[in-house]
Amino acid sequence: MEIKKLYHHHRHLPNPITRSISTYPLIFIIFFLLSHSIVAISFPKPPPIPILPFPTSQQLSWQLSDMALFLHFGPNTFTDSEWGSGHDDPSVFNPTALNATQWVTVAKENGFPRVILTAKHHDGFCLWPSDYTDYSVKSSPWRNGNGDVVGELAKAAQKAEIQLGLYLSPWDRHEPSYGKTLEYNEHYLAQMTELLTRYGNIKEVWLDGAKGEGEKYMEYLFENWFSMIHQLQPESVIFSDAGPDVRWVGDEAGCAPTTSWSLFNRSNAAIGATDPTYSQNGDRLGHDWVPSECDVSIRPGWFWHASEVPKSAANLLELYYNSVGRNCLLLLNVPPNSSGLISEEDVKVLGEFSKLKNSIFSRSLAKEAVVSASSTRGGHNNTRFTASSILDDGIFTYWAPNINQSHWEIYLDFQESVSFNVIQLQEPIQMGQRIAKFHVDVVNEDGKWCEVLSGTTVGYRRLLRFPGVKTQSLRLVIDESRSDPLIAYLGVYVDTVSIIGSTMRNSSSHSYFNASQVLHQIAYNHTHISSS
Ligand code: FUL
Repeated sequence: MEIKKLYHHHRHLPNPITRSISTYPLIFIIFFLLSHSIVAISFPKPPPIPILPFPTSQQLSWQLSDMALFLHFGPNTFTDSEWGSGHDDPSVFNPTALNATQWVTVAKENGFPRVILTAKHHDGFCLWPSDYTDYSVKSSPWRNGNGDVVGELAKAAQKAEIQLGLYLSPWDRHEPSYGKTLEYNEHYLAQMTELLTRYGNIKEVWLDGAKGEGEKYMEYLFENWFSMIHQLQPESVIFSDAGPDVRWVGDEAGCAPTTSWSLFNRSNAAIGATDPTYSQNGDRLGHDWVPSECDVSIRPGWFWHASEVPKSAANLLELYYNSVGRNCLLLLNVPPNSSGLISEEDVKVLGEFSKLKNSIFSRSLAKEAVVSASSTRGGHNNTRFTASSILDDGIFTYWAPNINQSHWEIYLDFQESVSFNVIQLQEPIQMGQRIAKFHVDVVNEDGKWCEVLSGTTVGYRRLLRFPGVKTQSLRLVIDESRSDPLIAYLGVYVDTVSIIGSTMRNSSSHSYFNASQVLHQIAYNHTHISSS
C-alpha cells in the first residue's frame, strides 16, 4: 500500500524524461513560429526612404504657412514714387497715424501668418535707427526722430504671434560706399546684424536682386551674407533669385507655372541674373531643395499711391490658385499708406478674399468617401499607409503604395452623386517631391471612366479647376513619379466665383451648384470697382 501510494505520488512529480518530451517541442515551435514570423508579433512597416533633396525644417515651416503679407513702406510712400533716388529729404517720412498693430491684425485676420517689411528699399532709407547711417527714421520728424518702424512691427507681431521677415535691399542709392566692394559689404553686413540681433526671431530675410541699369558695378559677397544670416537667425529662410532657401518665382505677377518643382540647381542661378523660365519651373533633376515664392502687389505699384486701387477679391482668389495652388507661397504686398495704416479699401478686399477662400476650402465634399487603392505599403490591412489617410487634413499622414508596382491608383466612392469643380492634392513633401504626371477620371452618366483633368507636378499643394462634374466615383491615377508616389491629401470643392468668365459660368445646366449667392455678389461688385 505504502509502495503504491509512493508510486502514485511520483507519477505527478516532473520527471526529467517526461519534461523533455512535453516542453522542448513547445519551445521549439515558438522559436520556429517567431523566426518564420507566423506568430502575430509583427512590427509596423517603416515609412519609405525620403528622396533627396527634401526640405529643411525651416523650409518646411515656411511652406506650411502658405501666404505672407509684404509691406512696402518708406519715403516712396510720401513722394508717390517706386524707386526713390536716395536723395529725398528724410523729412518727407512723417506718417501721422502709424500703427503696426493694425498691420499685423490685418495679416492675422485674413490668414497670413507672416509679414515682411522693407526695412531698407533701394533708396537706402532705414526704417530703424541704424548706427551706420543718418539716412533713417532718426533724421525724420516722425516721433521726433525717436521712432523705429521695425521695432514697433516686431513688438506687434510678437504679441499677435505673427512671424516677421525683413527686406534689406542690396542695391543702395544713398550709401556713399556703394560700389566699393569691401566697404559696402562691411556696411551691409553691419546693418544686417543690427536687424538680426535687435528684433527677436526673424523668420525670413528677403534679398532683392533689382538694380537700375547703368548703376555702379559692385560685387556682393553672398556666401558670407548667407552664412552670417543663418548664424544669427537659424530659424530663418533666405529668399533671393537663387535661394539658398527660397527662390523667386521669376515674375512679379503672383503666377507660378503649372509645372512647379521645388527641386532646383542653385549653381544654375545667380542673383540679379537668372533665367526666369528656369526659376519658374524649377528642375526635376535639381540637387537642391529651393521652393518658389510668388511676390505680387494688391495694387499696381509696390508702394502706396493715392491714385491706385486694390485688386478685387476674385482677382486675389485667382492669384491664390496660381501660386499656393501651384506648390508656391503667395507673398501679397499690401502697402501701408502715408498715414501709416493699411487703407480701408485694401482691408475690405482682403476680408472678402479670405471669406471667399474659406467658403470654398473649409470643407471637402470627399470627407465621407470610401477610399481604396491599387496597393498599400505593407499590405491592404496596413493602417499607417492606408488610402483613406488622404481624407485627413495636412501632409503628415499619407497613402503609400506597395513597392515595385506598375500602376498607382486611388479610388474614391462618394456613396452618392457629388458635384464639384475643384480638386486639391498634396504630397507629403517632407519625403521629397515625387509626382511628375497624373490624371483624374470620374465615372460619367454612362457608367464609364472619363478623364476630367491631367497635370504634371503636385508638391505641397496643387489646386485644379475644371468644368464641374457630377459623379459618384473618382480615381486619381499617377502616371509618372520620381519614386513611389505618396499622397497626403485629396479634397473636392465647389467654386462659384472662378467660374465667372469661364465656360461654366454660361452653363445653366450646372444647376447643382448651390453655393451662396453672396459670393457671386462679392465677385460682381469687385469686377465693377476694381481697375485690375
Ligand atoms: C523689385 C523691386 O525693385 C521693387 O521695388 C519691389 O521691391 C519688388 C518686390 O522687387 O525687384
